Amino acid sequence: MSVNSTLAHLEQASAVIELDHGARLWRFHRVLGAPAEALFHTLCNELPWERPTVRVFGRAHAVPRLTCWIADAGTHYRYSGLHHRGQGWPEVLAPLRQRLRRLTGRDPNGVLGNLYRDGDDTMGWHRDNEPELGPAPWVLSYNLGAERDFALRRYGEHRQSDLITLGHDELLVMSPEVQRHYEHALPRRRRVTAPRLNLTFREIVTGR
Ligand SMILES: O=C(O)CCC(=O)C(=O)O
Ligand SMILES: [Mn+2]
Repeated sequence: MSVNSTLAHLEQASAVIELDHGARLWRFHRVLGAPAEALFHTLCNELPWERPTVRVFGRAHAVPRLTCWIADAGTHYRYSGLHHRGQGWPEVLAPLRQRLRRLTGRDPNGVLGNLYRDGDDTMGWHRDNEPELGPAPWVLSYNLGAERDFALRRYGEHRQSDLITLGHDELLVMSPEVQRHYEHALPRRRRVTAPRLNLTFREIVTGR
């Protein structure tokens, strides 16, 4: 997949955010339109959500949200010390995948689902730079349900540098430089009482 073809597709974005070091994010509003509402409820009810336990500094913690991993059969992916094997895609995700391919020109073969039950569910600072994603990972992050703040900071610094409020039926595309030079997080927001579902589509390149 050529970077130029991706960049040409991304010119259709509703907005582009330029950060330091060539890191860029593109926002697409109203990705699916009316069908997004039904998709939100179907995915909440039908995806195989779980609440895995991870080890942080030697101590076991249940992650503060629900997650699921979906990918092409035969793929392998490791994050937070957990090993995930792809088992194929449920039919319900086919129209969204097709739409994201058309909008971005990318062809992701795996997706990490996150279900934030309310504003107490969070994700800590991290980068999406697992070795399976290769040296230049593109991440397509699609959102349904409640609006939530998505925070960024330069890698190696403590202070948050940017905040983007992501809404229902919105896609955020992150260039590889975002993973190289920035970390991102989904901070706690006590005032948010409704659930939000996020799907981060990725390209596993090992064994492709
Ligand atoms: O929920 C979000 O917007 C972020 C999710 C995320 O960063 C991830 O799945 O790696
Ligand atoms: Mn991430």
